[in-house]
Amino acid sequence: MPTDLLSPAASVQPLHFHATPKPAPQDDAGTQRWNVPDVQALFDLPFSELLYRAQTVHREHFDPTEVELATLLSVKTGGCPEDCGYCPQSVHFDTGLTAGKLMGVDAVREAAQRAKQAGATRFCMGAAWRAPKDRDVDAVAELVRTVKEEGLEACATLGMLSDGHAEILRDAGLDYYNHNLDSAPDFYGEVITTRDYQDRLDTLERVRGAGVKVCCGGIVGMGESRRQRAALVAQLANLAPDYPESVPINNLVKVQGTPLADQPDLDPLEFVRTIAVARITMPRARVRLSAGRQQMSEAVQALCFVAGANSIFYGEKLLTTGNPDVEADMGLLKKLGLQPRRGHGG
Ligand code: SAM
Ligand code: DTB
Ligand code: SF4
Repeated sequence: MPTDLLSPAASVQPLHFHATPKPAPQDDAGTQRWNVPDVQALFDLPFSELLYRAQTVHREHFDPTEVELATLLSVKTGGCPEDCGYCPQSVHFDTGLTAGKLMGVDAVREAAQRAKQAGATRFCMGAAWRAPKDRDVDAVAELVRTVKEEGLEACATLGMLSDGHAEILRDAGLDYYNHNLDSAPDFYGEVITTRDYQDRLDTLERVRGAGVKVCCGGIVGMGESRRQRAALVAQLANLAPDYPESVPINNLVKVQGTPLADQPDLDPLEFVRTIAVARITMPRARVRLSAGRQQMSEAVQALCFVAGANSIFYGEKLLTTGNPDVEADMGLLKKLGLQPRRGHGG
């Protein structure tokens, strides 16, 4: 049941124990609409009030002790023609990365087996393409089949899709397609010039149209303002016909050689606030505490779980940069009394 905890209009009022439930405003498509000032008002709440609200919403939809473990694999690394200012894989920046070819089925099967053995339930394959060609999509479809045979949920992030691509991936068993909006529309041009916001929205529409679940989030800590963080969350929460099933919130990983290498750190509590606001505005989504955990203290990660994060990238590597090792993560979950989400018997 929606309560006024979920209502954009009521979002800035102090919460009282006797708060009366009332339905959240909906548009014609049945989706909640969030305007930027209302989302920013959530960011502006006293920290404990914001976390209380986020945790309350979280408990209405999820077991608060459960965290999904998703393992990433870069199946095609580097040499990307795009100029995303955060990304070590762009050909525009010298980050010392060696570009590779698309991985084969055997290597992907081995990585999927290792991930499953270590406790992951979701396996996400990333490729440094601007947009895959038809033959790339066919080859990745084969990799998706391989991952599914190992009993894992399959996710892929391959760049912009053309007509028909999402259907091929769906038919191979793809569960989620990851394509991030990355930032607010009015900050996007500061970071990326080689494709625009609408290109990203078009790909998301193709994914939805094929019936593949949407994984879409962004990066914070790129020099954007709080209002721009609120505008990113509003974009995600307002995606039609519904907000994404899965929302990765990345903290910028600063890579030498990229234009954002010397970006000042975002205040960690502002990162926690971003997670909380994503949880409140997208109550049923898996909110993933994504890139940047290696640089984050355990205490900040713990706050992110309290704020409603219920998924992490698991395994010692993200795509090209580091991630906490498996033992450290298992230790953290145990310390916090959190359990990995269990698979579906596959
Ligand atoms: N090339 C495809 C694309 O851009 O859609 C897929 C791979 S791309 C590496 C996937 C996502 O990784 C990006 O949209 C961005 O959100 C995230 N990412 C890349 N570099 C990052 C960094 N240095 N720090 C945080 N997130 C990053
Ligand atoms: C997402 O939002 N974050 C992941 C995944 N989707 C593909 C990627 C993070 C990449 C961090 C930099 C790197 O390791 O290259
Ligand atoms: Fe290429 Fe994706 Fe990196 Fe942008 S984020 S440079 S599209 S690999």
